[in-house]
Amino acid sequence: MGWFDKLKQGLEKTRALIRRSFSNVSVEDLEELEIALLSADVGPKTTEKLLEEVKTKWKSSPDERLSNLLKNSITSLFPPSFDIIDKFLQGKWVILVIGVNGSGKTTTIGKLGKLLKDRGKSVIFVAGDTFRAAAIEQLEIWGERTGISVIKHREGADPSAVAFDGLKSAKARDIDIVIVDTAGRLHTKYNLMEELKKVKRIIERERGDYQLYTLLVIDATMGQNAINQARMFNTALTIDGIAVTKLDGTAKGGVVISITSELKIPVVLVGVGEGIDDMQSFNSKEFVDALFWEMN
Ligand SMILES: Nc1nc2c(ncn2[C@@H]2O[C@H](COP(=O)(O)OP(=O)(O)O)[C@@H](O)[C@H]2O)c(=O)[nH]1
Ligand SMILES: [Mg+2]
Repeated sequence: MGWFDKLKQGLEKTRALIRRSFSNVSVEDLEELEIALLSADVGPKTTEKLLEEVKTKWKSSPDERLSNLLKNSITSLFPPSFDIIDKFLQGKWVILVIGVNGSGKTTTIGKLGKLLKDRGKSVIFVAGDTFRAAAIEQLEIWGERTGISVIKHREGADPSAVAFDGLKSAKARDIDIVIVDTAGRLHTKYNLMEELKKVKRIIERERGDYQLYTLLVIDATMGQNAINQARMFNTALTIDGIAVTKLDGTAKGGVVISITSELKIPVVLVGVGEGIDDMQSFNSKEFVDALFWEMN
């Protein structure tokens, strides 16, 4: 299956929610559409903004299809798209990957490593989630799958020391891209943020020619909770971009719209499955086309 088909399939439930509402609305009463957008986790603020816009446009051009009006309004929420992989092809990068446990960090690292390696870049992974031995092993499995080497310390080691070694090794071997995995256990929220800040400080200090990119991974199935998580991480660490995972099979695809319009942080990657080829750069036109596929 090609990428667009995967994305289309992933957004099927979100699309169905929105499509169903269209048969029960009029220009005077958009309540069913409002419910659909909220259920799809577009978020209250963005939903309100979209409804107002659609209503105004619909009044002035009553013959226009509602799906087209909504599609245009959603499209205009997104800033001009850029391809994050193209960005990573220019120069050298350290990509610091953060997010709560289970959001899909390690999987995203594996897929991203593959995308970059396929474009001719040399990549190493850094096992900065030292909290559990299994986390290091999981990254090593992705290392084997992609042919990318993993810099690791033992379980319980200081993640910033692993990051330090990762950079040292990358410089010595003239590696293009260093992708750093981290822990995400939230029950020690304060310590986690402090630990991640320290990792980031060490990278800033040691990075030399490498540019730093802080990538937050969020799980689409968390809906509005994901937005709160993103706010919290952004406050502590300043996020450059967001990877949204698990868009497959959820009706909460609207979370991508909510992140864009409320947080003003670009969504740069989307994951639609557990496989190595199930992630690509985010493209807003492609996303909106998939969301409104064959809609009347
Ligand atoms: N369906 C689906 N599962 C995913 C996706 N990304 C990650 N996962 C799964 O989510 C679970 C947690 O992922 P993991 O990378 O270990 O998360 P981490 O704790 O943040 O490192 C694993 O079972 C992954 O296979 C995705 O895009 N779609
Ligand atoms: Mg992990």
